[in-house]
Amino acid sequence: MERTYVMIKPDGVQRNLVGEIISRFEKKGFKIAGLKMLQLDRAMAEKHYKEHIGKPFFEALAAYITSGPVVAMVLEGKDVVSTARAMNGATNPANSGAGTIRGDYAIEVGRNVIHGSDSVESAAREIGIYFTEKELCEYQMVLDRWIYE
Ligand code: IDP
Ligand code: MG
Repeated sequence: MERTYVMIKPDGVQRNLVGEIISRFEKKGFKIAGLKMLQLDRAMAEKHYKEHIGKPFFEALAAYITSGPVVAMVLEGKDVVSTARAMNGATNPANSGAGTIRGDYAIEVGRNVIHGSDSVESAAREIGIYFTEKELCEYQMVLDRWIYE
């Protein structure tokens, strides 16, 4: 099964959206394989967003992502990388459809509430930044046969 890295950003935590957001992924049928709360420091922000270092918005992004605790999670399921991205919505909430997390809960790109890995390779890299193998749980869910054919 595929895994992705999803992170509720500091604004999502401050705005009491943690339960709501996790609930969306649970109800979809994805399995939570890892879950924790932490606050990123500058070094972690640079590691996570290394592709964006040097871009005009990077300093604002680093300040934003280190500004408070985040909720980090690993989700597991069929095509979970692309499906979680679709559930998150477009990077700029102005372009995110209603029914997506960013479309429903955010207005500006610099406060867009949630992160999701953009590819299977990115997911593996990002999961490795936040979780050790021991922190990821493998378990059966009784509902699996009602979610997968
Ligand atoms: P993504 O989160 O949808 O993958 P990326 O392009 O990888 O989008 O950008 C990472 C994060 O950087 C975005 O989620 C957003 O918080 C922030 N960001 C991206 N572009 C801008 C911008 O033009 N202005 C301010 N912040 C931005
Ligand atoms: Mg990205």
